[in-house]
Amino acid sequence: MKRTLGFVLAGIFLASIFSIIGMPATATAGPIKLTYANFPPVPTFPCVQMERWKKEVEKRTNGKVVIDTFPGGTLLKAKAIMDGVIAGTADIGNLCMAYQPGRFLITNAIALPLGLPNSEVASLVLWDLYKKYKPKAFDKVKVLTMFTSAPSNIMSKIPIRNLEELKGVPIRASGGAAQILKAWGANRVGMPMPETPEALQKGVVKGLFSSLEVMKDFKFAELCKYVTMTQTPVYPFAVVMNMDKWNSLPKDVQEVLDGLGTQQAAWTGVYMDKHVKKAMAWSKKKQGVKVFRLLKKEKAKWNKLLEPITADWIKRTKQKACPPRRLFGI
Ligand code: DTR
Repeated sequence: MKRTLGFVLAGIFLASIFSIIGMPATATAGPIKLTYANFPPVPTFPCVQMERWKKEVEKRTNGKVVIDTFPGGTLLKAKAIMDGVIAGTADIGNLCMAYQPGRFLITNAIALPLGLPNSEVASLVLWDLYKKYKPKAFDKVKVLTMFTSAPSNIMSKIPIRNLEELKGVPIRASGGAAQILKAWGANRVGMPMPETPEALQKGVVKGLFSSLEVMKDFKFAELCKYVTMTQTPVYPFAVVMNMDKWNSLPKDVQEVLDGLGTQQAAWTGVYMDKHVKKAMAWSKKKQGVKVFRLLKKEKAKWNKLLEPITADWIKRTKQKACPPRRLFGI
């Protein structure tokens, strides 16, 4: 009897020791802190979507996860985001895939002249494309979401109403958009978006080729008084996470992040499309920006010049044993 009581007491003693030892670990561990690197300045859409994602994650995990955001290239610059996340310099990063066209061959297909109507549709198509083909380029990271800009148009300091007026004009663009500009005969100048304001001010470029919300977010409407509507292509973005960090997260947190992937793509697309409209209303009303729509005959000429681009992408992708036929349903 005495021995049994001894065992019970010893058991209770050990149990309380374990719970005391166990307790401080959970009590002092606090929330899981994650860093999130982004390259453009705060008011731009990649950062707006980042802040929305942060808020959602913190809410849905009841504060179990806290995200520290680093906009404006303060933690990693535009072209260093992917490798910085792989190396663990940041836990999470948002990158524009168009800035490294060769590296993201499959997902950059979304930047071909496909006539995608808006950012909402393009973002969801891009996200599906990723989920379906899981390209090797992302093997070393966990992909949290993808989205695109709205379709691109030419913003310029000089009026551009036809191909002759575009010929040889230095215009800034990256990736698929740069290829399109080249096909139209412009002098495309490649650089990430954050370098564009200075290039415009110094006159290195006479315009840029991007979605139109930047007219307001970067105040480009103060310099570029003309817009030529081309409505193609979109620029693709990816939000990626360090693989070890992802693997270290509790299951319930992983589920919250996974559950946000499609919603975040759609939210960003909708925000982007609405924001473009607001930015253009402001540009026309407050900055006197003039918008050119190409005449039907002229537009047909511009479109014709783009035909080889998709054909060339299919050829290059085939050489790398990728599935271009299934991608385009041909
Ligand atoms: N059009 C792409 C991507 C892009 C569109 N809006 C922004 C704002 C901030 C950074 C990038 C982008 C580009 O021109 O880079």
